[in-house]
Amino acid sequence: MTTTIRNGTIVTADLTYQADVQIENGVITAIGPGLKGGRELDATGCYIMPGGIDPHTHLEMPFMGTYSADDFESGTRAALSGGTTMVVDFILPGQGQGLMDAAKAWHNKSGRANCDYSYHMAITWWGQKVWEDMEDSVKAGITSFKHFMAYKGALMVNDDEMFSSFRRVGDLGGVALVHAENGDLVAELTAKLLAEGNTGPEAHGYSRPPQVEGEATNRAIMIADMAGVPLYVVHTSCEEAHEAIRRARQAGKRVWGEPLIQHLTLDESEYFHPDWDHAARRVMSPPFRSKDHQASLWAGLQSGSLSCVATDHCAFTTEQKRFGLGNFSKIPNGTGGLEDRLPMLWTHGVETGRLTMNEFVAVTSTNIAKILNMYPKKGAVLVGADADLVVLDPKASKVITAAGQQSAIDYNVFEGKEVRGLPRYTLTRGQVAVTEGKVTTEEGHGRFVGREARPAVNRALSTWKELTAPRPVQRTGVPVTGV
Ligand code: DUC
Ligand code: ZN
Ligand code: ZN
Ligand code: ZN
Repeated sequence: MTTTIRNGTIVTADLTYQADVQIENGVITAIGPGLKGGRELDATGCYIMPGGIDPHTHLEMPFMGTYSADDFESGTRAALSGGTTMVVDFILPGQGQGLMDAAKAWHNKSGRANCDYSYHMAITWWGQKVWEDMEDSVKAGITSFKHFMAYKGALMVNDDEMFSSFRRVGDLGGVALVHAENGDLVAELTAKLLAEGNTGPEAHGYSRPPQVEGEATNRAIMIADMAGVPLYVVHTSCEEAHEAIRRARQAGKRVWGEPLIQHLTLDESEYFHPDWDHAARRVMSPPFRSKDHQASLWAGLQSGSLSCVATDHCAFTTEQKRFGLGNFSKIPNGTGGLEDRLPMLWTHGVETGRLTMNEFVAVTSTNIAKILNMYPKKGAVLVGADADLVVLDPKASKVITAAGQQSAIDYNVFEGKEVRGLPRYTLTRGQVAVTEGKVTTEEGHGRFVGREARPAVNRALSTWKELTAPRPVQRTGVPVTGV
């Protein structure tokens, strides 16, 4: 089956040029002028880009006493509808559960995916079994490991556990990820706020101020440096965390930061809305911040100190959010955005002049494909790459509404926002899944994308210091452990 995309302008992370794209059996087989044949798609006036990759989703995830409402079917349908052709979801092992057991559970859920997907493995507890399973995880193509520094008493790992895990990830050639918030302080602040009668959703923001994120981000960076592992900081929401990442990168450390489209475009005033439901629907962690923090995140994307825009898509219905009526700490944390990430970033990033089109492609697709070692199979418009493409129409516009969305929830945090940059077509491995707003996805079409470890990359971390530092003296009978 041949498909040809004609008359468009190809936009990659590096280049903008006019050419047609030919696809056979799900892969790009030719790029050049005057291509013809098979099913022809007209891209006149449009940009042909690598489909979006959302590096951070939680589909059908057990969390805070419930399950996130979008599963792999509705979640990936929403993704494709908005031009995203791949998601990286988090496997969340239960306490005491083996990593590969949990991976099996995720494989069972993801069989329904409409587009390709990969996984990060969360380290939710620590022990010999986890240490052993990490190697099997890497062999199975799951080479990135997430650590929660918050959610005390549930998902949180302590510093000693994180240090052990980071060293293991480094030895295995993987990437460490952190949810960076100081969980001890969040627990303290939450208890204090509740004791003082602050039970509404606006207290959520006060329980997780920028300092708890900045502190944890700094700590994770230092621990990663000692462990010799590259570090990817998810949902960077504030200047305090961004500043730590900037400083680390300047010092030669391999550290990346990931702002969310929600933090870039929505602010803390949402929590003071008179309607409880409105505010609770926007409760996520880290919380929305002030406009100053937003400016910092945009500056980071522009300058390259922040690398990827994600959603942390973790959608809960209004009914689920109401578990927290009378106690903000029981509101399931999470917001949606999978379907809206590209048009929102196009409208608020490219149209405002903050990002070039090439930078848009880099932060929505190519950078994460490189970081997670799946480039150029993903994140590229090149002969031999998967034909995961979005044909983006810069003039097509819509007003975002819950009624018009694919997601299974009953509201949208971007409700009423007008956006441009909609897919004329979205292709997942050559299959046309979206045509001018009409979604014709195929349940089960998505495939797992395994990734290779990359041990050599880890050596880059702070080695310039190691090369000049005095080495510990090895004395007979005295073991030198060092880090
Ligand atoms: N934050 C959220 O808001 N939801 C899921 C997990 C997380 O870290
Ligand atoms: Zn998180
Ligand atoms: Zn998350
Ligand atoms: Zn198929």
